[in-house]
Amino acid sequence: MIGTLIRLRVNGRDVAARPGTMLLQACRENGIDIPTLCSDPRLKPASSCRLCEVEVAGRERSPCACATPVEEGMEVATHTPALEDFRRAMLTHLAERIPGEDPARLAGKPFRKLLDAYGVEPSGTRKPEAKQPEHPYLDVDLSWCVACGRCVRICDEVQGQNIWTFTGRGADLALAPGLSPGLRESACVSCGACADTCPTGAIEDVSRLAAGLPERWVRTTCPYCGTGCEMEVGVKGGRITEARPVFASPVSRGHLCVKGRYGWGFSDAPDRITEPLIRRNGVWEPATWDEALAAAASALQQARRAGGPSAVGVLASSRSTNEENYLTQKFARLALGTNNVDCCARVCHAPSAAGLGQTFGTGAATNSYADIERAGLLMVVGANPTENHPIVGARIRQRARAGVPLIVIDPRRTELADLATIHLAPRPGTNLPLLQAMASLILGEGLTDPAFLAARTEGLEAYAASLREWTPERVGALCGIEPEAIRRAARLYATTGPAMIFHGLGVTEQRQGTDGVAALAHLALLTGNVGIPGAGVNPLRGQNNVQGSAQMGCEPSRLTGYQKLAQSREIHAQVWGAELPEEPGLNALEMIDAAGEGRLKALLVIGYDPLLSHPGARETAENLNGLEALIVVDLFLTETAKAFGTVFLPAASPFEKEGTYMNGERRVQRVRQVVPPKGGSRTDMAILAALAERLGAGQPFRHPDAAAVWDEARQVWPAIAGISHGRLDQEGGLQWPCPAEDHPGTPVLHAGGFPGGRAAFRPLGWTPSLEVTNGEFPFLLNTGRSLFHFNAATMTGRTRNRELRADDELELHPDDAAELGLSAGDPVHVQSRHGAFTLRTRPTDRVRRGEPFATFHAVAAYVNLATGPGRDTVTGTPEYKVTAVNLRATGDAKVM
Ligand SMILES: Nc1nc2c(c(=O)[nH]1)N[C@H]1C(S)=C(S)[C@@H](COP(=O)(O)OP(=O)(O)OC[C@H]3O[C@@H](n4cnc5c(=O)[nH]c(N)nc54)[C@H](O)[C@@H]3O)O[C@H]1N2
Ligand SMILES: Nc1nc2c(c(=O)[nH]1)N[C@H]1C(S)=C(S)[C@@H](COP(=O)(O)OP(=O)(O)OC[C@H]3O[C@@H](n4cnc5c(=O)[nH]c(N)nc54)[C@H](O)[C@@H]3O)O[C@H]1N2
Ligand code: SF4
Ligand code: SF4
Ligand SMILES: [Mo]
Repeated sequence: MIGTLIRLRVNGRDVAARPGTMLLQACRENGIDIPTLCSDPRLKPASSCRLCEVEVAGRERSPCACATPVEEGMEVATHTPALEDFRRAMLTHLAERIPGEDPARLAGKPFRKLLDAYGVEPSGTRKPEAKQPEHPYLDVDLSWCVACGRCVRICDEVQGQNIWTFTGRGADLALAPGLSPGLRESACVSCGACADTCPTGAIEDVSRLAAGLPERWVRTTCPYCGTGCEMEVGVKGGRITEARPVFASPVSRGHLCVKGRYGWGFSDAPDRITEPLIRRNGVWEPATWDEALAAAASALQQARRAGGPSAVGVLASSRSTNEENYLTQKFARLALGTNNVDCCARVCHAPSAAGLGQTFGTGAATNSYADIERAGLLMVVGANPTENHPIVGARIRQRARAGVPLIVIDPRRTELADLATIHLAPRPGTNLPLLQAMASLILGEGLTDPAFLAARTEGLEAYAASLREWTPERVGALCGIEPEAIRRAARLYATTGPAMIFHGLGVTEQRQGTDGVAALAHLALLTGNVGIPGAGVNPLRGQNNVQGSAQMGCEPSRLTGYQKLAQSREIHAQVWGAELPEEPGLNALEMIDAAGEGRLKALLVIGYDPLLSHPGARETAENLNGLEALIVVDLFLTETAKAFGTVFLPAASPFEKEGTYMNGERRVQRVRQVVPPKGGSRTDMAILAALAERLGAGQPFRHPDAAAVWDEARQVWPAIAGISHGRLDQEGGLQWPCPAEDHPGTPVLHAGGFPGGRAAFRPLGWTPSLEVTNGEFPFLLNTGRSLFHFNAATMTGRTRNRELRADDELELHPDDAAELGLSAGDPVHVQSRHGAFTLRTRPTDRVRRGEPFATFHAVAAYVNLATGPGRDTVTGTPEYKVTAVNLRATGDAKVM
């Protein structure tokens, strides 16, 4: 809502401003630039540098424009001789502190521009003691510090880490007390926000100091997680030299995490494969594109001749663009004639799509990240956003710090759990009873929203009846939680609206993943927390484009738009001008099972490393070994490629192509080519088109560019019909449903109604995990991620992130560690019923006794050797979060 504009006069000119804006911003928007040093639009005004002082008629003192709200009829002078003299004097004083040597450090910085504008030169000298210890990404030399305080404030107000502080009389910047001497050893998360805001380069990117200012910038979307932060990527001499956050991004709002900000180095890694390879007599040999494509096509044809179209399959990449995923499933269906196509949503959030789909009618996040600031309560279930979706995590942390109630449900005491009003720590695998008990209490105590239930839901009676058995006492014993804590959490969630749920893999990667998600959706329905801002159920989707991959149709029983095969086959056939295969396909895990049984003979794997990331690696290996051909399209020789690849087709990196990604809040955003494909690599789009030509099915894949592919997808999926590349370029990202070019997109789903009319409650039975502890396997192993590495670490492992956290570790309760004779860094052998691995020990009371946690990133650890065959009963998603194991000290030397 924009109220009436406020009119004021600035320098004798009439100016209009929105109510509530500060003078500094109002002037800027009207083309009047007031000098400032301590102001940053991401931060609350501090009025500490005083450079933005202006004269206001009728006021005795000159106020700072950054902290003075506009008023009707105000008369302002911004550049009087007195003000300008004052500014020059202030800048001269500051310039005396800044070294005159090494002018490159100041080049392009806001402070340099101010000095130039006022004709002042730095005249200080460098203080050797001001140079801080080395950090892989941040170079800190406080000789250049002008004590503007922006680093202190951004680390507090945006990232929430509070690393910096002023000492003495406010002029000396230092690490906050209690933090160890170096930035690297402190709690700093290397988000780079302090370097980004620093106006003098006192805190600066190592890469900027090495390469200098970029020659050009390209705006694109981060290639790592489903948060979907936008970034400006700097290029110099044809290479990427840095990445900076985009202020105007609705998702990241001028912030990035360490992966987006500094994790781009993989695309120039020395071991990136940029020419095709064919394996001959067990050895990878270089090949031309002609030879490699011919080999790949003939292998696919041979497999089809031998076993029919169901003998071939495709694993799509949720790291690739929407356009490439649209082409991937079209390729499987038209060029290969099979519905055997799936993506890593299978091992990730397929249960979210299923559970939300069953209940609400649409299987995607109901609300937007912007609702974090609108919610009256936040509930985070089985997700660790400060590490895995750090921009979302930082925003949740800021709300909790501001007093918004936060409930965290996680067996581990995550960073957010430290800030939570209530932290419930269920035994891994017991979400369902816990959520059922909460629902039962809400119904029993009359804390529901009866009007919402009557008008917008069905099936309540049977559901309510099914809940009676779930008393807090019974559930408390099952989950290892005090019954009273369950009561408090249920009451708090139901009575503090609007209440917004975020959930992660702690809910989905379970034998009862889909039902766990449905249980959350039921809680939201009971309390009327659907269809309104600041509420809903919101899966924190994993890879940059996993939402897009599934929505584009990389699913064995769904087509583009996640529409069921049977329902949308006709429209697809019409647009494609060809018939689609009838038989539903196999999912990602079933394809690999089928390979072991000889039913699947050839597999095309695009940007996905199943040998490392699927559960039960030994069995995965045995099964993949049954394939006659395995064609890998990737940037690197993945574990899958190394062990079983027969043809390797080198893919262009996410910075080397055009297209779009879809983030976890249904927002479609542009991906832009920053640099050309490296060496002989080609985009996934070009590779699929060339392969289709070789298979004699080239015509449906001859699109001039990514925009043309997207336009075709718009024809088969009405919810994106209004989103074009052109619109995205002009307006920024748009959230589907967006059915028409003049539609603004949909930040909140189900505001007007559910796709099926009413939302559907259903009784949810209890299917406990098959992973049972006993004397032989007394521990329940939980697995997941850490901040600095991403999944198979194929990309982050090739950046200096590995210096920030080198290895996977086993988090183990100190008492368990002591009992096993393990100290920090000792190798511990982890044995399950399915396999074993060895990691070093990290004793921590963030996990409970009996419930160790391992990160699964590195090949060295191979955590998935031990995970088991349990799968979600609806979607087949693996039960990565629960494995019964035995632990023992190996007695080997420390592996530090
Ligand atoms: N830094 C980083 N970021 C990433 C990734 C990465 O590898 N590194 N990967 C991306 C991908 S693909 C994904 S899918 C997302 C995943 O993001 P998250 O869903 O946050 O991932 P995890 O760390 O696997 O698991 C989340 C939490 O589930 C908890 N949990 C385990 N069992 C249970 C249970 O029974 N009940 C409950 N309530 N909680 C349980 C774990 O303790 C853990 O804290 O992250 C994405 N972002
Ligand atoms: N124990 C355990 N195992 C797990 C999980 C867990 O929590 N615990 N989580 C599971 C989850 S949620 C997921 S999503 C999986 C992730 O498992 P994977 O999908 O295997 O992991 P990524 O590291 O994301 O691998 C993606 C590959 O894509 C390549 N790539 C990147 N961009 C592009 C591109 O544009 N084009 C092409 N062609 N290739 C590209 C990268 O080089 C990399 O090799 O792991 C699963 N495994
Ligand atoms: S990099 Fe981020 S976390 Fe570290 S000190 Fe700077 S702002 Fe704080
Ligand atoms: S939060 Fe995710 S999308 Fe944003 S910068 Fe970090 S990895 Fe990239
Ligand atoms: Mo994922």
